Amino acid sequence: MTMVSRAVDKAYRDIRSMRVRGALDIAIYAAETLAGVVKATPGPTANIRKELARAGARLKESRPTAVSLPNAVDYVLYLGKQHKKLAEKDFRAAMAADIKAFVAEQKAALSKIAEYGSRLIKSGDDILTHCNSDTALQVIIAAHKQGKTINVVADETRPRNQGLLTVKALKKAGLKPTLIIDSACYYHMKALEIDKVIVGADAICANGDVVNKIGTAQVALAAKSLGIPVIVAAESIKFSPATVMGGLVEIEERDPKEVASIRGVTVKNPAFDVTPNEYVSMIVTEHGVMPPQAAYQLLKEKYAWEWAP
Ligand code: RUB
Repeated sequence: MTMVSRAVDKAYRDIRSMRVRGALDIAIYAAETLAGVVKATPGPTANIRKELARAGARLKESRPTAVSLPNAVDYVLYLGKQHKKLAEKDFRAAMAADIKAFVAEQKAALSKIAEYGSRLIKSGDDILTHCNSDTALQVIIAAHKQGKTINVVADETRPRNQGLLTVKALKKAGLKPTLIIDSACYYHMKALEIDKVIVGADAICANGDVVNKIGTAQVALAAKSLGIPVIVAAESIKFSPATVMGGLVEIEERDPKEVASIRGVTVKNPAFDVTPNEYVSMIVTEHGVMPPQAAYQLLKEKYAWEWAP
């Protein structure tokens, strides 16, 4: 194994094992791994691009659902195509600068979403969140930093219990979160008079359906029945261009052992579900707050490069 393929293999395993997780972090990690490939692969330019394509394909296989991953990889490969006429040294420099700019753009998008999303939160709000979305958390933390009093309820999010990461992050930010079991969502929505549900996303489809951690659809359904708005916080890197062409987002099926091992019992462990757009009140992106039905428009504007010949 070469040094490059070892590094790519490590990134693949880090994402697959969920050591690196959350849709935005996966995208940034993949882009930075590809920057490493550009730096360490011997020239000429055509050889670096070949290695990039190989590494990109491998990284895309690590987890199937978060669309931010193939979007980030495809964007870096597109950059490679844009710079293909450059000689080795200039190619490396241009790619390094462009990938760095891409990563900075993703971080800036997160800050913008935190700013816009925080304006939707009022002092005194009771908020419920599901799983561990850094983007949703940044919205809540930004509102907290503005001096708003917010109570946050996080569910456990079985089987991997990402809800524990959420309450720890909120506690670290100075909030006093409440942890509940997944099946207590509806109960607490009523008992605590939850005002808003805020979640992240792994993929947003062209029709505004939202793919996120398993259980999100149930939470949204319960919220809808109680008239509670569901706010999705997601960078445009999580919008799925493939769905414009009729493609479907693959739902990751994880090891049943994460749930239970009982001889003679079939255990199912889908990791994500699809929340239909009618259960989503709004999506907060770095381009502003929009109804889910506007997803198609954003995709057309943002991903034109992908469809370019
Ligand atoms: C994480 C998950 C998060 C989204 C958004 O699933 O569903 O809600 O990825 O996260 P997993 P972020 O734990 O299986 O990766 O807002 O941090 O990008």
